[in-house]
Amino acid sequence: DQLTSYRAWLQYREKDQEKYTKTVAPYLKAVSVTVDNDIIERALDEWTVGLNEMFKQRPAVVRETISEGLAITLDPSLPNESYQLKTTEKRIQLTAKDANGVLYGVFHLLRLLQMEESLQHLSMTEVPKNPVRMINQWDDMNGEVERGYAGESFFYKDYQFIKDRQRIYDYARLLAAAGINAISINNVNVHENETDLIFDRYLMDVKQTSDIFNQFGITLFLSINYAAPMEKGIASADPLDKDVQAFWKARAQAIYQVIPNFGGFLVKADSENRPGPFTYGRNHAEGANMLAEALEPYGGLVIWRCFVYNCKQDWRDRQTDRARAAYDHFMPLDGAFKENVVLQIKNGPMDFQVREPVSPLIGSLENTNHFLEFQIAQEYLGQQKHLVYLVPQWKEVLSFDTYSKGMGTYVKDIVAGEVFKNGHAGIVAVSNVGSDYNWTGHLFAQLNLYGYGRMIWNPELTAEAIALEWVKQTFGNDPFVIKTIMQMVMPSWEIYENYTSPLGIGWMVNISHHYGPNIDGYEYDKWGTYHFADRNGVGVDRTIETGTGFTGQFHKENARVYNDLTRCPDELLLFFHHVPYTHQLHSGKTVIQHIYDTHFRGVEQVKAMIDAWQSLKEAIDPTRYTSVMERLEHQLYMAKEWRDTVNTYFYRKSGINDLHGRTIY
Ligand code: GCW
Repeated sequence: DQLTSYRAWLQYREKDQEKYTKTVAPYLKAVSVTVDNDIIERALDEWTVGLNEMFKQRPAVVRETISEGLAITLDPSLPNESYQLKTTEKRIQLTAKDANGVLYGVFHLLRLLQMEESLQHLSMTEVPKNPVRMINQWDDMNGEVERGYAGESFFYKDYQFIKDRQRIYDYARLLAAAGINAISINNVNVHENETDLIFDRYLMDVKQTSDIFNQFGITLFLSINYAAPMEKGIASADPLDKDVQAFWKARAQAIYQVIPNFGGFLVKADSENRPGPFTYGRNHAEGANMLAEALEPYGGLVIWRCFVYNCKQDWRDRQTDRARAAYDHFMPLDGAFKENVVLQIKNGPMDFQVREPVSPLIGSLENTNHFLEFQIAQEYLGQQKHLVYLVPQWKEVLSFDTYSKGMGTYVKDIVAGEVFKNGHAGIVAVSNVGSDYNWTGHLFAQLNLYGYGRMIWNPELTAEAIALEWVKQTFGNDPFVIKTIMQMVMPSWEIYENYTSPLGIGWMVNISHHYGPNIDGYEYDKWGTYHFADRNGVGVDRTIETGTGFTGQFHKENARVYNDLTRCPDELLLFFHHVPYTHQLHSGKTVIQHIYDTHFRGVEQVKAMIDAWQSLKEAIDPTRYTSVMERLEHQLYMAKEWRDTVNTYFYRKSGINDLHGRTIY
């Protein structure tokens, strides 16, 4: 039923007495805790509800030490938000640094119980790798979600906060269970009404929303409009203008008076037609530092996005390169930002494509705090109609070696703040939820939200281990169900890549809404993002000698590989090089044959996913079974459309036949 989908990874299914309950019985009897705190109260609620539903018993909540049950204590000497779990014969000792640690420790135990694991020999310490683990909502106050594929916003409707906040509460719970500790609640494109989120008109609503998230250890941020002063009668938004500075200082004071633990501002400036410091001939450090000064007295952060590029590149201009833009804009400013400014960098230099290299800003910025930005919303990856598990893609980003401080300088260590000893560090992602009953449209898109949280808590977890947790919590512990779903999930990113845009070139989607194939959509649009396919070849020359020089933004070990046609990895070949269709890949195939083969294969793989799901018909409730099946069938339809559009396009451009004589229109 719909409730099962709504509960996502917190199902708390009733457990079998003989098989499991017996083995954990002593631990369920009581829970003891001495500290009083909202977050710890929520942890206790969760423990009580979870045990009641799984084992039909409520633990006694006591304030004194116990010999049987769950004993919770704090130890301030541990690292922030961390916890330890240790079991003796009849007791689990949960020792946490702070209230967040308690909450995460309790969710950890509940996860083990859901998965029917033994609690008998627990002895572990969990420390989150990333200090900031954030979600960005792209919700607009008219009720729409930019790039939202799961229904309307559940924060706003008709320029008001939705009064019933139950869904926000449930969302906070799900996020906390996945380890998230920060959220921004409005779209980075801040329109007229949203500009008022920092004013009296909405501030009490923001506070009430913040209070909900705070109970789950989550700090609230707002996206702001850089031109806000002008909406309020000041003549400019120039960061060096005294009136503008005074405006922001007054705003910060007003906000912190109402919300003392407010997180700060998220800013998209000078990007895709949004206002920013460039308008006044100021640079981004001047722009960000002005806001940072206003927030500084209260410990607030300015999170400043690096998604700044020329979105009207002329096709005749082969030197301008969107891939270069973030690095070109921000590297010269490294070290010029105040300590409470954090740059937010998308994982790739373009825009959340199915395959991109890692942004070369990561590993280059040495003196500036920064967050890495992922997109959980599947804007370019099938818009939550296609089943695509994103953790394998993200893990590749995190395990990329930047060579910044020599071999072994991985992205995961840099963004966690370890390499350059940053004062603020972590990972952010664009949310994929909406008011659909199952949160994410595609039920399997829940896995991306869950997986994101788990992965940034501990980047050493494998994509497989994370998926396995989710499958068990979502569907139960039937080995056949687990095995079948894992077979669907694990290759799904590669499958999507197979039937869509090949070899790292990206795009090839319909303009503006970004769904479905349109090979020349952006190629001939004024918002140019090019692949430069002609009858001779395809790809973007980003080499140092003959191209845009983008390869030179990487440290030399990577630059050499990407710049060299003979060494560049196949999957990124067309991102870095323009080659003839007959160019031979490392795989031994020509580019054109690779395109044909992967596109035929991708469709077959989607068929296999459908067969797999069909085999679970009896094992899964009809609501979930049907909603996933409908999407899989649509995915197959779209995969065929992609296959035929891409194959036909390149067949007609190149005039080269498929070696296997398959149907190409
Ligand atoms: O990918 C693009 C999206 C825009 C988005 C922008 C951004 C919020 O198509 O919808 O705007 O990125 O990240 O700012």
